[in-house]
Amino acid sequence: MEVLTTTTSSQDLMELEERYNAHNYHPLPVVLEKGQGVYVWDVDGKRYFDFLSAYSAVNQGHCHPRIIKAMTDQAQKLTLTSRAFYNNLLGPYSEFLTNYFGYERMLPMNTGVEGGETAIKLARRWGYQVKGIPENEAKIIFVEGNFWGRTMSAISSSTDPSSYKGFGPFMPGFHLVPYNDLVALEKAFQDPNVAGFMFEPIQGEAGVVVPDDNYIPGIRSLCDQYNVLMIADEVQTGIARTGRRICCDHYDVKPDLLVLGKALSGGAMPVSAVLGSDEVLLCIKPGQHGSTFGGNPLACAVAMEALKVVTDENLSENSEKMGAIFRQRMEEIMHKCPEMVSFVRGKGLLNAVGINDTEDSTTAWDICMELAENGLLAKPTHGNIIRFAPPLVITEAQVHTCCDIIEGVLLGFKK
Ligand code: IF1
Repeated sequence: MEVLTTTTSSQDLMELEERYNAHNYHPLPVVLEKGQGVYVWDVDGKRYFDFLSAYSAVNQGHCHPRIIKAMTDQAQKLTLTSRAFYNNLLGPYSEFLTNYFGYERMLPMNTGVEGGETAIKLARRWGYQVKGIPENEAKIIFVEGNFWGRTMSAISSSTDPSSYKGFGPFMPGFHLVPYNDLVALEKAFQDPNVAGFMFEPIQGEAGVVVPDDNYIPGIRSLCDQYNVLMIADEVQTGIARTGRRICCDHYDVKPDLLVLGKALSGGAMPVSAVLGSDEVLLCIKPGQHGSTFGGNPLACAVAMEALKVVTDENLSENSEKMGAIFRQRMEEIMHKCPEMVSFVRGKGLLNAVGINDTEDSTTAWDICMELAENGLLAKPTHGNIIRFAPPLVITEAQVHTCCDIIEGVLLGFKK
């Protein structure tokens, strides 16, 4: 058996991954080995501003000392018991989390997509037990352009061929309506077998698509009118990312089911949860749902500290303030070179810049490569849209430094 020598060169490390790992990603050619706050460093010691934040999982900044301390302290005591037994942290965490977001009850899982799956199972179960939908007839409505993960259910609701093509057959009982369209949504709700409607308050992967101001409140009133569960997927938009505790708070709207993940742990480990009412959450009885790691004491300790950091460091307020400055600077760039920038959009520190080129052009990718050369990491979402989402701990001076980098690359870019 060949003994692998330790290698540090980025080229060797990329080749190792290429040789032994599935090819299910196309990463930027940057090999990272350290992260702290808004910064990450590659194996050659080059420092970057991280403007992806692991897709909004490290809102609190990389390796936040308080979160890492909570993790290492708990890791010395007890990491996992399984739910066959109680542990001393799940009760306190359940109380903390439900009070933090204003719900009666929660169900702990691990990844964001498990949170989505759990919400759909709860909605179907509620549909049969409470709404009175005939067995196996429950329908869930999704929106075009949605992204909530990679499981068979998640891709069964997808409109993106790169997510679903070649993985059929698909989950039945899922139906699609256009995003940001209340007329189409009300039409779909005419079917009495609709149990739930799952949506992102801002569509992340679709390119940071922000709906009209009346959309979220409109969903709430239609769900009330037609007795349909409003399921907000805030895995990416939640936990201060858009300048509020959750994105729905911008509209003073409370979803029936709230799906959280990613920054729930500050990026330290997979932690997700579904929050809701007793009426919905208690539709699942013992032995009818679960997971080996769901609600493990390590996750409980990490998540409580991760949320306390959000509050103690006023990350929602900072996200709102820094996001406004960022969009202002991007709009100035757009006015200077409309031939390069087609739009700027977002809320808080979840923003995107549209690159004025065809969707299949490599321009956005090439710009991200040049941004990396200049010490800023970002990645295109769909083709020609670049998402900019730094950790929420970013300072005003750092925002301006990063906008200077972005401006220099965009103004100097030759297509
Ligand atoms: C990948 C995208 C982002 C999510 C929302 C649920 C989940 C996600 C709104 C599932 C996960 C991740 C998945 C990751 C890249 C990233 C992503 F580009 F894929 F679409 F953020 F936009 N709801 N998003 O964004 O959470 O199970 O991954 O913990 O699959 O490449 P997960």
